[in-house]
Amino acid sequence: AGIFPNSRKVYLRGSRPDIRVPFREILLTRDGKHLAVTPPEHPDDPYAPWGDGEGETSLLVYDTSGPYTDPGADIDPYRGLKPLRTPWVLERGDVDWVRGRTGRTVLRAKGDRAVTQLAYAKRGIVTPEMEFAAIREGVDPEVVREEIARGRAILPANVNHEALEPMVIGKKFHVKINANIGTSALSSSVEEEVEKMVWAILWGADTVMDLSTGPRIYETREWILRNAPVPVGTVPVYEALERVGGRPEDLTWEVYRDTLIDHAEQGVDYVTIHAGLRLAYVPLTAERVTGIVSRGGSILAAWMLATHEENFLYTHFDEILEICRAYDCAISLGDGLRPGSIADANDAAQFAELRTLGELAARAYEADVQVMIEGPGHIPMHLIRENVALEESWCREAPFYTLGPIVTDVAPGYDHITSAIGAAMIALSGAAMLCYVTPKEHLGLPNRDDVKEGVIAYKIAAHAADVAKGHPRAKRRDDALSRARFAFRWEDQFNLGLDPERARAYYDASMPEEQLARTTHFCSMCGPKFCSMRISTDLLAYAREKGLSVEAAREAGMREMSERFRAAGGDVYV
Ligand code: IRN
Ligand code: FE2
Repeated sequence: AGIFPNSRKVYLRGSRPDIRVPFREILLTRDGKHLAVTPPEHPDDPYAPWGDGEGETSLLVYDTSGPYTDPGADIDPYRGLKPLRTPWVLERGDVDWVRGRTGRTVLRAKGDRAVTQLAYAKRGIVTPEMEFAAIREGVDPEVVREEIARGRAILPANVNHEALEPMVIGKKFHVKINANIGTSALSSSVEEEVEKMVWAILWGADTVMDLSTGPRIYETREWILRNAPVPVGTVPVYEALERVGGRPEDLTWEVYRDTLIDHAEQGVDYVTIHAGLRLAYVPLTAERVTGIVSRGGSILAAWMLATHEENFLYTHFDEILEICRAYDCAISLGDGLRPGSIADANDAAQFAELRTLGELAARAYEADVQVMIEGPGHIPMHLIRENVALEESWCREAPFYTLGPIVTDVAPGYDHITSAIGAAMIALSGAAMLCYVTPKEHLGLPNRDDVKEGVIAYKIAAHAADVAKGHPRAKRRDDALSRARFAFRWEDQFNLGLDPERARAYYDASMPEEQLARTTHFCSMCGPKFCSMRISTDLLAYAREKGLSVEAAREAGMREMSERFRAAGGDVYV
């Protein structure tokens, strides 16, 4: 894909040859030329602390795009990606190939063994998956193990997801973003959804959730899973509802259980389960401005109202745990009562559910099932911090995975922005993963362009939080870009950015034809005479030339400038 010019794929090797960890290397220029570069099989120690990058010829960045960006990649979506990870699963000797519920051959735990990354982490074992994720993060693998062991991070990795490139979600690591894709009864096809998944990870989505409803759900998910190098999440209750003809009152535990098993056997890495929405909390939503806005939450509330029984996901939670631990399918405890407007933010219903999510998270942790907590939604800025504080104290710091939050309701059509503001804030407070919101939120199913807008908006939020939280590798990229900007290395400035194509197009569009060489020391925003970057460059050069300190140069320069200015009749750059 030509969306990242002057970039190439490199792999850092771990402790064994089959741990090859992908990065994107952005090649920089000097005097318009590319300098010597490191060989593609990077020899560097993957854990060596990277410097501040000054004077370097290239920059390595985290890469979510999978084999799609390998040189000469030739991927047949009908065959799927290579099952590179399966040997790691098999060599642990605790899974068997079995005939699954739908007749396919799948991997499942032997007996009642817990084959989860959490179970290994608790036993002090660093798996190849943990090492892989650690190299991506630039931390010691022991840190990844430790964070997983204490339940503060998860590594979603279903034993049946053969082509997974492992990653870790937790507040000590890079803030992650999820992109939702999926068909609905009204639009989209299977092929389109695979394309959307690839598109989302090219731009930087760390996980994707397949939220398909309507026909061909199983098939759509199969294609996505076989072609996804990132963890895939689902919300099984959507499909369970399809299986009972779309009537919530006809849902049963058995239908749900079978659906969950099908997802786990297929290789789904994490499932949203709205088990914290208890019967007693439904009346708490009666006075809300926007009631229940979670899709899954509203399905379960409808079932509870029809049957007057407790949520079957709550009453059968132990069986859910048993299923999930046999495949290492992580649980994302759904926030069925998240506010759908800032008017409903932080209300009794939302926090009653959050308390129950804490109780369920503790049970999952005890059962060796990896768990994270879903969060809001729509929250004004001054109420964001409280959400993280309560989640951390009630849910033992299980990773917080939030949807935005949207901080104001006045901008339909721009909710990628209203929510990226909240996402950045909540990530800085400690949220570990941000579920993107596209410009189509509340209005329609996102298309390709909307997916890109959503992913970029969330990359900005996540990266800004990484910088503010002090992630050393995060700031490096900002500094490299700033140096390129100050030195008028336009190509480097474009290429170091999240969206080189747009940056280049904007620059080119506003530059006079003859300046298109991109060597100018100004852009059309201020023009040649008022460019502050150029003026400061001149100032620094002046100082060097005269052997002055910058302060003194400024003084001297000012005097000289004003003389030149007067002499030139007002034009500094004649
Ligand atoms: C994330 C945090 N809170 C909700 N989400 C995501 O919203 C959830 O993971 C899923 O992708 C999407 C829709 O969930 P509901 O509406 O079924 O709760
Ligand atoms: Fe909303």
